[in-house]
Amino acid sequence: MEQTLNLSFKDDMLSYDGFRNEVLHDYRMAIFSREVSLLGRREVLTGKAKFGIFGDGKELAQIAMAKFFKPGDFRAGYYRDQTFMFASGLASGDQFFAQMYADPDIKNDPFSAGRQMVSHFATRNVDENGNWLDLANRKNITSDMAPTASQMPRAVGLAFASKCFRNSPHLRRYDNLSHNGNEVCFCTIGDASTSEGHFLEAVNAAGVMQVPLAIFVWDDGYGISVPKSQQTTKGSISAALKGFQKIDGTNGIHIYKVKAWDYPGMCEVFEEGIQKARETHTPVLFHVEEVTQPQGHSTSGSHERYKKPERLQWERDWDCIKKMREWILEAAIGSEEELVAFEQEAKILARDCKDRAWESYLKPLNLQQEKVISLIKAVVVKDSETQNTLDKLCNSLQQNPEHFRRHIMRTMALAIDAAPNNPTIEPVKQYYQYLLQTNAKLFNTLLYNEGPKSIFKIEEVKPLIPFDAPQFNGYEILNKYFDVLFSNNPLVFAFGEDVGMIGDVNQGFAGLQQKHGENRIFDTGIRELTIVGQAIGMALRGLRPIAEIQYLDYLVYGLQPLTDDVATLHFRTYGQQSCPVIIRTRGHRLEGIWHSGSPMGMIINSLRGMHVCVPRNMVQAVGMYNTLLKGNDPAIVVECLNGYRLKEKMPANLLDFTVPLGVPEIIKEGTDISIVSYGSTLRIIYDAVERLEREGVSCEIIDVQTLLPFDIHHIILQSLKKTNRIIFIDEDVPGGAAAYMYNKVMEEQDGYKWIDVAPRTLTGKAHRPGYGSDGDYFGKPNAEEIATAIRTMINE
Ligand SMILES: Cc1ncc(C[n+]2csc(CCOP(=O)(O)OP(=O)(O)O)c2C)c(N)n1
Repeated sequence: MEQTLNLSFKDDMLSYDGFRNEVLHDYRMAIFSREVSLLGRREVLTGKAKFGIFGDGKELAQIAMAKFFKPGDFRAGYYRDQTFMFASGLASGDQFFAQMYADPDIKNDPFSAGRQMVSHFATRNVDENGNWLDLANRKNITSDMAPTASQMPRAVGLAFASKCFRNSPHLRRYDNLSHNGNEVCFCTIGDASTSEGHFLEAVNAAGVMQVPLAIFVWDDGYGISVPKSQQTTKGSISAALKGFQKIDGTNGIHIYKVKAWDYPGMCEVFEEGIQKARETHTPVLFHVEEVTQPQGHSTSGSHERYKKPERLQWERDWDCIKKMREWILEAAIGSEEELVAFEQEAKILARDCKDRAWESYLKPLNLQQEKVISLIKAVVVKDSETQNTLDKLCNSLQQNPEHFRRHIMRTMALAIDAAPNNPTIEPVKQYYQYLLQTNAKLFNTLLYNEGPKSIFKIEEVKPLIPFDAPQFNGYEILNKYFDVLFSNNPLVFAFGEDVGMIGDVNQGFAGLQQKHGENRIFDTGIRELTIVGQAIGMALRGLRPIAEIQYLDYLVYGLQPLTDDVATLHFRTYGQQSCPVIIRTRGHRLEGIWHSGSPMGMIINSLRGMHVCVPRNMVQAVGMYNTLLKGNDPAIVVECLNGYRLKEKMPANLLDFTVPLGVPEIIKEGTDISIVSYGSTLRIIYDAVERLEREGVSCEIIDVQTLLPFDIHHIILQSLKKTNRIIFIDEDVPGGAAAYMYNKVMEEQDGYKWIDVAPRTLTGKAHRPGYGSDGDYFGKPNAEEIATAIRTMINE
């Protein structure tokens, strides 16, 4: 029993002994998990861990749920599910405590390498090289998040992927990813979090699409302190959802109610519901009522502040473990002596897990600490004041009351400050540098793929554009591309509002649903949040979704899962999960407050962890799609609304050419000023530049092509060295993406060393543009403004 309960039972459930063994095993699991919760809280109160949130009160429900969680299934849950994880054999007590201590060693906290709070679980979906694992034969946990209900959009996608696999004969050969779509997504959520729009949108989407989603609502009556009467219509999520209930001849969801203390009842109902979901792809919701929370919400406060004494007494009386114990004794499944022995055993087991985890956490710290102390002690100083400072630093580190690496780093830094020029401090300086690098690997890596699936490892293939290549409208280039893409890559799917039947509002997919099938190119409801969630779930399961957000302005509706889930995923799982979604959208330069958007600053600031592509035309867009599809990183591609009807030459190698990300292109050479921009604005810039050139001003125009990554080879700096003048232009608000580009070139590339006149940004106004061509002209940078700004710079 090195890590957690590891009992072999289940050998014979049909016999009485088999049944008895299973019940007693489950009781032992429940009390072990409870002990972990109790000890966990103490670890916070004694200062060894910073925060704790536990699954006490939900033990039986989760043990029952785990019985039906099969290899191939997925869980999208939240921070209450430790017992489910223990019962599924996917987490141990040691690992649980390691995460509590924020142990950055992936071997100790295999869920997040200390990057996530306790109870935020995950299992790998890709190997070290980014290849998809045999997910169909493993139990899969998608990485948990703290924002309430944030698991819902992804849960829809995970379940939807089963539908893709079941309905797509061309995917049969991917038997490492699915067995005929038999996989169910187990989704857990607290009752109060069902108040979030995410929950309701997800239930509706699942009910419409008929996907194998099993939602378990842990109803303990509160969202921290706010009771469900203020959270949920009728104070009951199952009552509120009545209209979603599936009846003969309709779509919808099956709804069950169970009690959290009724172990046999839950086993029976969960089995029936999960089987339906698995076989018929009908979503199910289990409203698990009368859940208790013995230790309150988290270690941040005590529930005595908001629960009345009668409620607290009720929670003690109806504690699920107490009820199971009574039932075992009443039904003579086990004796009092047996149960007492189990209870003692659970205490010891949990304590051992905690102790081992703490020891493992401390091990590298102790070694570093000893080394630092010996290095500082070896410093030879002549004055007693410095000696005194160094001695004090050693003493303080000896105690390291915080048990953090930062104390070790700070001690060394202060020692170096005390004797900066002393030659004997050199080893301290060296070790400081060494630990800086070591810690950077632990704490600052893997925002993106760093292995073979990194987009930086993808070879550039230039487009082959024959001299006499025919010209097409931009949308026709995309349309031809998507056609060959869907003929060649069986894993690609495309969907969104109006993407299926009419082939998107700009005809990129026109005629392609008819050719490649409704399973691959399809319409969705107007629900950007779960469109993104659909893509996330599919991508986590090895598919390559291209999810469309109809206009860039509506990305805000789908931004939460992109910023919280997708963008953080690779980092928060220490590279163990990849989610290569492609969000396709179109924007910039239309008209009106909600059709003209170019909120690129918002996007680049919220989507670090994704790539942000801003192609100036559709050939460039195709090259970017090709690059992205070869890697494993997620991305957003913002196509230019005014580019669909521009004439472009069709490359002969549509499916093969790639546009490297992070590499700007100089689209017009010049010697007097560097003009840095992207997307639609480039066409306005051309207009201004034509006039300036007639006046004898030689302009160099640089298309950055991608905002994330940004100019990795410092091509813009090379231009600036030549022109010594630079202006950054875009349609975002002042201080948005143009300011970001400015900062990158001035600070990161040391561009300030090469300027003759003050560098500038020229952006849209702070307000969104009013409607109509004049709203656009006066709200966004126009050619006249650009020409004037450049003339001023030239004359300075
Ligand atoms: C979007 C968001 N809002 C607020 C919070 C703060 N918060 C954390 S848990 C919680 C209550 C959740 O209650 P419930 O869904 O019933 O789950 P429980 O914790 O009771 O299991 C709140 C408000 C959060 N994490 N995320």
